[in-house]
Amino acid sequence: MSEDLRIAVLGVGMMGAFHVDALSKRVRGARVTVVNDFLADKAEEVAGKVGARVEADPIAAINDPEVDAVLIATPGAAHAEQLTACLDRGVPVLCEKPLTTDIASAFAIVKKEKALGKQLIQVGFMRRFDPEYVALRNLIAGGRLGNPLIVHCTHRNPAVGDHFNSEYMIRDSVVHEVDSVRFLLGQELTSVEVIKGAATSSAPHGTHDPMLVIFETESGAIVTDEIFVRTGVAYEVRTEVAGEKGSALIGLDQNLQVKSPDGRWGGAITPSFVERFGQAYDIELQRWVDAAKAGTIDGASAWDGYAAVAVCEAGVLSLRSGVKVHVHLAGGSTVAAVEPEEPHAGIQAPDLEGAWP
Ligand code: ISE
Repeated sequence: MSEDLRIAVLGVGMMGAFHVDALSKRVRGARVTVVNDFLADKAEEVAGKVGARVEADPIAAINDPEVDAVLIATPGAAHAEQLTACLDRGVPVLCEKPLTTDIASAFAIVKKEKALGKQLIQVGFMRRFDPEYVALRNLIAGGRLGNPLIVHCTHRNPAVGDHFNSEYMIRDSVVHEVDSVRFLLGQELTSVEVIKGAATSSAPHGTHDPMLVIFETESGAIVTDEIFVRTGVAYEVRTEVAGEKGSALIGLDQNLQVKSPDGRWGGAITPSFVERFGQAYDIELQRWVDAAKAGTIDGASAWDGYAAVAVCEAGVLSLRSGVKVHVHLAGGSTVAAVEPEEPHAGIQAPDLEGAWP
């Protein structure tokens, strides 16, 4: 491997282009050598800025001799095939969430990586690198809050496109709370229930925005998640954990506070996730690059990605059925099944023997 980690970036829409910029300007020891996107013009534009080559075929980009590692920022439906190609070639890969778009394919990826005996896949759950999330996790792990009993999450976006229907909100937005609660508490989520309320008038017909998603964890802790993606105001992501010895809150947007002679005080709102989590993305990329060079990962694993897919699919099932859906994690094996409380077509996934963690 050359001194710089030579990276192929697949998908250069908003996130992929953001990562290319970070890799070329802010991350040490890495270089984007190949860019791929299904929009040829977009690929040319982004590649041109960093002196990379365009490769029209994503699988050829993964197998390119000038590529040591791959960053996948394509739509989720493309991930299974692209991750499989990365594992076949044995290259490290940072894959934006979701790992894949269904439980069976996510599980197949975990099994394939496990068979290699080497962790090559890191999933791009950037909140794990946000200093506030890390501080909260350390507080909980250090026992400062005592037994964590209840977690309240708020996840608000100012605006989204019409394709963002209720199921998409669970798979694309709530997935962050699924991973961050697993990260914060070090526990699996065992059930999901989606409560649909009155929708904002800016939501397309049939889309439940906002929703309240309620999870239970292995220890019986309750997690609430307000997901509201068309507030028309700001990007707001807050988490409060209450335990037996106190509570802690992150995400208050405490930036510069100004007091003016007109009797007002306050700061500026955060417009989007790029501003809120920009630092976390950069830390994530640096740590991934360093870990990839050392032959390992440093962040959410394929297993974490798989667990998130399973919990979100249980959430989608709850949304459709209107009942609480249980997520079964069979001792160290897998989210083997998601089952609604009332008879409903459950999703079965095969057992996995001896998987990490
Ligand atoms: C988006 O994909 C993200 O990752 C953001 O963090 C989240 O707030 C947004 O709802 C998602 O669509």
